Amino acid sequence: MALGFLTRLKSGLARSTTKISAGITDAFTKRKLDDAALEELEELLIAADLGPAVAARIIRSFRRTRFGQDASPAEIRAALADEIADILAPIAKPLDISAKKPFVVLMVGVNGTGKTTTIGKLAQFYREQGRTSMLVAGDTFRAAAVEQLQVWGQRASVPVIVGAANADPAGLAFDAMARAERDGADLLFVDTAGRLHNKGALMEELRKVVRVIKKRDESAPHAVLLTLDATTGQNALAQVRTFKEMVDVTGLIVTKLDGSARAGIVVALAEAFALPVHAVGVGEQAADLRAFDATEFASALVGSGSA
Ligand SMILES: Nc1nc2c(ncn2[C@@H]2O[C@H](COP(=O)(O)OP(=O)(O)OP(=O)(O)O)[C@@H](O)[C@H]2O)c(=O)[nH]1
Ligand SMILES: [Mg+2]
Repeated sequence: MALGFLTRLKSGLARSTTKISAGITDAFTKRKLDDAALEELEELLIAADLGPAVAARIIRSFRRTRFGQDASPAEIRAALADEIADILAPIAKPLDISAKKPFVVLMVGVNGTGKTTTIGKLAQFYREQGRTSMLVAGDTFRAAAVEQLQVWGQRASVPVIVGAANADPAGLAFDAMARAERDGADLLFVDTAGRLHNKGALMEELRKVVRVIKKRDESAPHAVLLTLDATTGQNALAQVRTFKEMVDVTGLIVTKLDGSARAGIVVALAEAFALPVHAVGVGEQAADLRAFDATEFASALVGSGSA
């Protein structure tokens, strides 16, 4: 599985990798790490979505340790991978579900970022670990959203709690909590709508869901996971800020890392928020949700040989 993930991640990140890797090759063939070279590297990192703060930090470190030295592109890539892995290591944390049973996960995020898909993948993952899940179709507004979650529920053989059309998602989540407790489910995943164009209404809806869940279990939701689509690049930063205003986001899932040319955003997110990245999405299938490994990701991102 580790090997499969790495292969998948590498091919998925190919477009991001090419950007950085080719840039380094162009800039650093037979060249000393002087001011001009460092400036070029800094621009390259910013263009690859790592953000100005991370770029400045890496350049400071390079200046301290390598200034004036001859460096081959391969050496630069390896050093860069080390720097990035150091930034990512503190946020690469699997979700710890030991706090409570049922462990209640509220899934939030902008439309199309992968909330429903990620819940399906997680349900499947935990099933393989011998854990039972229950899913709540909290996006009661869209029939297609409910059906999509039901398909994932069938695939993972887990029950999906569905309300009437336009039912109150908070009430539905409350009933689902009771059922999950009664049935002894290990996990309860609450899917939500991501209609950000009406930010006030969404905020009210999400806050109400949290309030009502707390009536059954003061410690719940035990995780509030925000899905971010890696292809949106810098906009992911704004999405984190927006959702943090609405609910107490506890962790991130970065989706669509397959085929995104903007995977560097994960590094910018680590620097800006220090929120754990519990898993990453590298495809549309159930098995395409993987643990986030800082070293592997960093190597794949810059195209450095060892991983
Ligand atoms: N390639 C790829 N596609 C993904 C990934 N995760 C989700 N998708 C696809 O992205 C699309 C949107 O995913 P959803 O799970 O429906 O997103 P959502 O956040 O629930 O969207 P709304 O319910 O509209 O708010 C679907 O076509 C998914 O198959 C991923 O990691 N990689
Ligand atoms: Mg959805």
